[in-house]
Amino acid sequence: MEKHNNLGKEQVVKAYTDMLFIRRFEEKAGQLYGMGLIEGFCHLYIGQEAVAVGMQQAAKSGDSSITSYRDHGLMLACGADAKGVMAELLGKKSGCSQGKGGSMHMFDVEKNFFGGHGIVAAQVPIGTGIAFANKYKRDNNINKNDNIVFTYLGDGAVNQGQVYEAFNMASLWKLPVVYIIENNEYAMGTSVERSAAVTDLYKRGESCGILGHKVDGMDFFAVATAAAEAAEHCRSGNGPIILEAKTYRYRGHSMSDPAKYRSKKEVEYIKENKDPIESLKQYIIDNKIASDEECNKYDREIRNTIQEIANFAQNSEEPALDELWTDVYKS
Ligand SMILES: Cc1ncc(C[n+]2csc(CCOP(=O)(O)OP(=O)(O)O)c2C)c(N)n1
Ligand SMILES: [Mg+2]
Repeated sequence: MEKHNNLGKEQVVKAYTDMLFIRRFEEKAGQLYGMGLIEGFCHLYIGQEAVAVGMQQAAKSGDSSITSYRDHGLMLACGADAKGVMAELLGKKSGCSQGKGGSMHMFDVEKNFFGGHGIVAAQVPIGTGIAFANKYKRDNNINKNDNIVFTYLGDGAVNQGQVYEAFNMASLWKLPVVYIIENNEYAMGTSVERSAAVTDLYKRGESCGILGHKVDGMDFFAVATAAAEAAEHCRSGNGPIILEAKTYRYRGHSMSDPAKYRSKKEVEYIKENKDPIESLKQYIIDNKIASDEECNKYDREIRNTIQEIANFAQNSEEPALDELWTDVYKS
């Protein structure tokens, strides 16, 4: 069988449609936000799709994922029910967090997706802790596993102190965790150049002896290859590893963003020359995996499905008032 960076044709088409699905889902979320149907914060993943979908190629059953508030894309890539994600955005009872988490606090126990975290970098020690649990269970014969944790953080988050406490413990105890630094060049309105003394973020684990690699996060195949190598490193008991995925967010940081910190020209340049979905589509056409027409058909089908998902979310009930008192910590 013909292989494309170790992936078969079906897997390549699946990656393409998964990325396109995330893009269309996020565009719809942006629209619904504009209509006032989504309230509060909402951070879109548009532009970064190749990172989550590429990394997921290396995931196997029992692996976990955890990320920041920019979580819809990864959650969909992890196979969460898209209706539950959209309904959560609209604050509905059928949402994956019963309408009480919203955009930043998605969760899916079945898919081992541990959120959705609004505090910048808070997910890093938690992801490290999940890796500790995996290793503890393995070492104590509670559950023989070689599971790993995909812990995502941003280029801004990587400047937080708790990241280095986690890095130190992860390396000391050889925990099976892949840290994926999604370097989308900005933390809100602050560029990496303005906030990082050393802009090669993959080197940030060096003082703890953690290996790091840089990968083109706009190139699905590059991410999938790096993900496979990183996963193998962790599953074989070598401890943590860092991948810095160079990527770009097309939309504002959240839905309110003055957009004064970068030029339209910069954004347009990336969209036209580096778009992860367009370049994978071109690869698919050039290698006769599918035709242009077939790719357009996938897009139409995805748009229809997304519309159905949006209808479902809009028509879902809101949580009852007494839900205010459930699942709330009480001493
Ligand atoms: C501890 C903490 N400090 C500040 C904030 C405000 N804040 C929210 S997002 C953000 C930028 C983070 O940027 P980055 O890590 O690059 O992630 P991205 O938004 O680009 O995905 C900041 C400063 C916060 N939520 N938590
Ligand atoms: Mg960033």
